[in-house]
This record gives sequence, structure tokens and C-alpha cells, in this order.
Amino acid sequence: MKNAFKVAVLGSPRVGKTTIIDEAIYGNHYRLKNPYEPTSEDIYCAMVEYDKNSREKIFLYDYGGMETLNIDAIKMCLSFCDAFLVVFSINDKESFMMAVQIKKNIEKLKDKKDIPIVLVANKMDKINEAVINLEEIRKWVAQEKVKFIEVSATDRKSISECFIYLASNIIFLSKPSFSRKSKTGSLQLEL
Ligand SMILES: Nc1nc2c(ncn2[C@@H]2O[C@H](COP(=O)(O)OP(=O)(O)OP(=O)(O)O)[C@@H](O)[C@H]2O)c(=O)[nH]1
Ligand SMILES: [Mg+2]
Repeated sequence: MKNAFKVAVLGSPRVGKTTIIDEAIYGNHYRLKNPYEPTSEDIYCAMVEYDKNSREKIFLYDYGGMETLNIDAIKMCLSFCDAFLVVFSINDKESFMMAVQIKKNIEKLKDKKDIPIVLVANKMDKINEAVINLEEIRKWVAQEKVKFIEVSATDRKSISECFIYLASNIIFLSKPSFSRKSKTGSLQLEL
């Protein structure tokens, strides 16, 4: 088994990619309380413990939001990543269109590589401002056989579902808990 798994986090600007990662790892609401800071590119390292004696590293590649579809970036991620988190925000219709384009292009360009894609609908706490029909999206993803998770970065439990799915699909986790650590923080997630 490989000793480091790599997950690319893609989507439009401002959909909450960095906040989701930050809240999962640090849980300090920093990005929820402070002004928005666009990402250029950051890499987070999480240590996944899947039983007492076994652990795996996951690297999360947090890219700046795509204003327009960036095929080269998708190709570059496909060349080294094991999975994708594709994020959109439920109060931003364009971000959903972008997420669909990203997903389609990953599937088109992935060749025969088996690569999990998690489509993440973020900002569920802003359901009153939703501009997309979630019911239609749920039906669509069921046909597409893509994993779809509805989260709010304000709700750490919902976010953990993304990482639980990734862990169990990339690392084939079968044990009931894992911890993740980064340069400056750590987190225990109960599965
Ligand atoms: N209410 C609410 N605000 C959120 C949520 N997630 C992120 N935000 C806010 O949305 C803004 C953008 O979040 P970021 O995490 O910086 O978005 P991003 O996708 O990383 O943006 P780029 O780095 O530009 O691509 C910030 O002001 C966050 O506080 C959420 O679930 N609910
Ligand atoms: Mg960001």
C-alpha cells in the first residue's frame, strides 16, 4: 500500500474549500469569523490512524478557486492525486455549474484510473439563500453514481463525512476511528 494519499480540492472561488479543510483540521472557526482570504495553493497534511498500529498520510491540495474551467489544472491533479473533493456553494449557481464541469472533465480525462470523486454542496446553513434545486441535484447524482455530500463548514460533523468517505474509499478503512494532524493542529474524528 502507498504511504501517502493525495486529495485535490477543487471548485469555484469562495465556495468554502479552505474553510472546510480548516474546520476539519483546526475547528477554530478562523475563516468563518475573519475576512475572506483567497487561496493561491496550500497543502495540508493529515495523519489518518485506522487502527492502533497503522496510520496513513493524506495530503489535501487546496487550490485557488477556478473562475473559468482550468483543464490543465485538472490534468495536473489527475497525474498525481488519488481522489477529488469538488466543492460548490448552494447560494451560488455558477459554482454548481463549475463543479459539474470539473466532475465531467475528471471523468473524461481520467483514462482507466479509478479515482473517487466527492461532490460537496457547502453552506447548507444558508439554505434560505439557496439558488439551486437540491432535490434535482440529488436525483442527478444518483444517476451519475457520484458521491454527494451536503455540508456546512459551520457544522464540523457534516464535514467529517467527506473525510470518512475518502478514508474508507481510498484507504479502505475498516476501523472505527482516525486522527488527523497538520503542521500546527490535530483532530480526532469519530467515524
Ligand atoms: N455561512 C457560511 N459561510 C461559509 C461556509 N464555508 C465558507 N464560508 C465563508 O465563505 C467565504 C469563502 O470561504 P473560503 O473557504 O475562503 O472559500 P474558498 O473556496 O477556499 O475560496 P478560494 O480560496 O478563493 O477558492 C469565507 O468568508 C468563509 O467564511 C459555510 O459553510 N457557511
Ligand atoms: Mg481557499
